[in-house]
Amino acid sequence: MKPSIFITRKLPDTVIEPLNSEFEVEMWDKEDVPVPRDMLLEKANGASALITMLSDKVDTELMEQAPSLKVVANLAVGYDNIDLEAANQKEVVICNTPDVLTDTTADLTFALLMTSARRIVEADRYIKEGQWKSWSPLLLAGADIHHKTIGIVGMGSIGEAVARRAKGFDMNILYHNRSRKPEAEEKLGAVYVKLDELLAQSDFVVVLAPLTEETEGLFQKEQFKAMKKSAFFINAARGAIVNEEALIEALNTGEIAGAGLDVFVNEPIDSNHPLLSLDNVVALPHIASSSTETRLAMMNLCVQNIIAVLKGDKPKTQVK
Ligand code: 8YV
Repeated sequence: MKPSIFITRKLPDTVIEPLNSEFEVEMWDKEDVPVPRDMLLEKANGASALITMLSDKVDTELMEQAPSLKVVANLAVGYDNIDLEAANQKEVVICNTPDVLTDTTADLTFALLMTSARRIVEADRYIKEGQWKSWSPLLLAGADIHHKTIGIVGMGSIGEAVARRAKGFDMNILYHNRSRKPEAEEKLGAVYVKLDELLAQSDFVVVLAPLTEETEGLFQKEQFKAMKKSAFFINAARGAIVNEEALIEALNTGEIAGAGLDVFVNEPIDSNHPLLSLDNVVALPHIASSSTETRLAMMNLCVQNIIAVLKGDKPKTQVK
């Protein structure tokens, strides 16, 4: 019997083609609806490998019901949906998709920064709604980006890629991270500072840290208060790094100027959520890595990782 693989979203046939000859592949047949939990548990039981999304919890319950599971390939660089300890105990290899998404995610993060600062969404709405009747000196005047200070919280490879873009805009670059990044300091002139200092000095606070015990709820009332009133808060990491109530208050009271958000505590966010009614918020549906090229590269990497593990080889990108 061929080892079986369960994929929790519909992926293109061309992506799964390399699996077909040696494995039994089953796929949840919907692209935009998560696989129900009970179906995931049922399919995991008997599967040798899974390709999962962030919305799939890979926890002890799942692993206990999946005695033949050898590898889980998560279609994301982040793996906060996976219990690594449980995986270690059950000797299940966990793979993610770093590197292939770095530049695409950085592009979108920087676009979010620019969109927020230059009021691009408001301006688009303004012109399409027929409000443009005359030229006026301060029409939709935004904030400058060049020569301003960007503060990057979480200087991993995506943070560094954002810093490279910021350098192209002649920005001053501050960063806060668990460890120092000598290369970013030497090549990009990035300056390591404590979080307090980063918040006080930055015109753009950009969060690109993973969601961990350390970063969960890192941004509270106090952190927004510490920011400049003219500053923008950009989050392309994880919603749960931020207390959304505190963010809403900061945006409503003018504690900060605006926010660009690709991620939310609950995804998909409810369209009636108060964050979405604010004019100084640009909101995106978690699409930072979503270019066709990159999403296909992420899917292909998941497939390669699974083939490697099931053949007894080392996968390209195993989570440490
Ligand atoms: C994923 C992400 O593509 O990689 C991550 O950690 O957040 C995105 O790039 C998305 O979450 C789909 O799982």
